Amino acid sequence: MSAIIQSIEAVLVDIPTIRPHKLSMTTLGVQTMVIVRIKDSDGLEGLGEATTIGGLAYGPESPESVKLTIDTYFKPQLIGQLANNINTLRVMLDRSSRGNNLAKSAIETALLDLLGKRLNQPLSALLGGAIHQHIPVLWTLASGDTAKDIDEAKTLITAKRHCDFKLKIGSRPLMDDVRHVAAIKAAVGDQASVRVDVNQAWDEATAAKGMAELQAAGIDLVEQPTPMKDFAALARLSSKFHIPILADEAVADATDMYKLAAEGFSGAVAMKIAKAGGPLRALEQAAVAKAAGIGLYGGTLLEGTIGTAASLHAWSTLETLQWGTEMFGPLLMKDDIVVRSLNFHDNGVDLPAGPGLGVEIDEDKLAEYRRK
Ligand code: MUC
Ligand code: MG
Repeated sequence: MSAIIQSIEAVLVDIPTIRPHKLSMTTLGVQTMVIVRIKDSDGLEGLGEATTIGGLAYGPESPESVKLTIDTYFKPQLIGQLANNINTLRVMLDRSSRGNNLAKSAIETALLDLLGKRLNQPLSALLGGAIHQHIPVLWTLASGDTAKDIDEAKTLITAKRHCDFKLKIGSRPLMDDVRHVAAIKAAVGDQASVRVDVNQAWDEATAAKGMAELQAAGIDLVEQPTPMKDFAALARLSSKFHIPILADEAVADATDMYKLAAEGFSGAVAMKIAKAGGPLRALEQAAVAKAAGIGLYGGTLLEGTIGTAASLHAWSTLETLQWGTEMFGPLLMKDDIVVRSLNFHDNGVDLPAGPGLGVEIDEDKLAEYRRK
């Protein structure tokens, strides 16, 4: 049990998406993952991933800054330390570096994967054990074209790949977005739950009008309608409408969750291991949300298989995910860098089996897509 950390590598991997993915702040055509490989003195390897959306368009860490943080600041501290002291190592990183939760999430994931492999146990077992082996997954319709989105939704419903959809809105005038959303909801009817993600694009007055329109159109959930730092607006909107709000960018970790709940917010929260700084930190946030009566939703930053598997292990330990998950990231990419892809079926995905994450790198694919 006393293996030490011998090497840490952070690799940038660029994979094209299957179609443009249009959000209010950027359109994604290529997804960049930072893949972290930590090797110990017994030759075991742990895998982690840090991924964001659109370089610096979505959040304050870019793939390049995550790699720099790991190479320049984390690696010198971690090399030579006991690999299984995950909590101790985490305290050390938190004391020496502010923020940088994406980079910390990749490291925490890789250390958990390594420990799982050492103990021959799945990562979920290290988190107290999986309650669920099959986890619901929605799909985001974000081609930017109403007819294409309707075709995509119908194909996926028929294939039973997804029965819930999230639409990315906020970049167009409000009533254009409302017409787009209402047309999709009318086309899929009661077969599907339709939600929207505004990614902070509205001010409070626009959000109030938008939520009234979306409520009337039969939309089930409105994600992050207003700017992330305006907790008071989220709380006010959540008490004005029956249609619930999903807090995303506003809430990174347990402290944010506590503050938003204390402000009077009711609704749901999108947990993301990357925002929280790792699977352990994301579950701390889940405990605060649960205590405050806020619904849980497994969120993504459109990670590939490694980050998605890490998230699934965490979400599998939660009794109830009121709003399911959006762990579809690998399906948005044209290719993968792992030997066995995740198994998406029956409107969800199987929790990967095997020690640690249950994921193995395909070295040829990694060589093909790693940034030169
Ligand atoms: C976000 O803000 O929720 C998650 C799914 C998706 O399509 O975009 C992301 C980011
Ligand atoms: Mg969101």
